[in-house]
Amino acid sequence: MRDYSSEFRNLNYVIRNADRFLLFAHTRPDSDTVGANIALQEFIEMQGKQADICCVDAFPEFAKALFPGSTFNAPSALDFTSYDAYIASDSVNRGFNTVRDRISSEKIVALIDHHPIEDPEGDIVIIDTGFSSAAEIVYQFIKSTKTKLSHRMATALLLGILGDTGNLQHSSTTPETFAAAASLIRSGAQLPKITTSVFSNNSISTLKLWGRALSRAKINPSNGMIYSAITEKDIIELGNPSTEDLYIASALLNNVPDAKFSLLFYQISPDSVRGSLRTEPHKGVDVSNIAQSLGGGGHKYASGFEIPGRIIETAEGWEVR
Ligand SMILES: [Mn+2]
Repeated sequence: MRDYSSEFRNLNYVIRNADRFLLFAHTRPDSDTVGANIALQEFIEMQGKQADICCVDAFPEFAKALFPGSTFNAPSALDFTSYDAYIASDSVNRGFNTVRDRISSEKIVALIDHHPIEDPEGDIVIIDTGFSSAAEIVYQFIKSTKTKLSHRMATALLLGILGDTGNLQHSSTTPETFAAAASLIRSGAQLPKITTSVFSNNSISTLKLWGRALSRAKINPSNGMIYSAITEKDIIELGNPSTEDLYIASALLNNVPDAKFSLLFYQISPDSVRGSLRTEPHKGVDVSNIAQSLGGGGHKYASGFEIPGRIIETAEGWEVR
């Protein structure tokens, strides 16, 4: 992972020198965008400044017990010109970029994300897929300022990390992620309360998606591949599930004891199919080789590809034609 001390210094400078901040959480807010934004908001408020959080959706039900009184502001309810600086955390493409045209180019924009973004436009850009979550980046930022974390900030950041790593189980979890989680618990993060709310964040449609993927799974005993498919019909019926939910479905398939790696196909458009591959270090498979041979990419334990065609159910399982 790159060294972000210069970006962190710049962000801290902006926070110390401006007065009003508008923070951005992404659409259909998850634990990570909630956690990263709540922690940043408190960090800014600690210095006597104002920070509002903007989100297309309301403050999510699952996080209300952890952060009583917290609210999100709808973009239509805000005067964007009244802010000095804007900070978007997590899935910048799904949140901030939808309101980007309302921001004057003279204002400072900071982008914090762990999803890849092509040509990000911002004055301070901290975008790195090596981090497990946006919350982990915000943790590193706050740590760099030597500020003592409040219990609420620690809870918010641990919520984000645990939410995006499936409680430190996904392949995105690094030794640094564990160190961050340990330090957050030491700072008073409320672990049992967090794990309860992370689980209760799964909507019925998410559970149904996982159910469909798991119930259709087939295993190929010759190579240890477990595979399943989510068709266009499923995607419509489940209300266009998030990519994260689809990734988690692939990771869940990979938990089956005999599986060496998992492959989940999903129909992303009428003539295009995405494949999501997952494995774990002890299984001795490099799924990035498979993804690359199909024109995709990724890393050893998590990769993906896109191929033209439609998912068809056959007597043997699933096929893309
Ligand atoms: Mn995230």
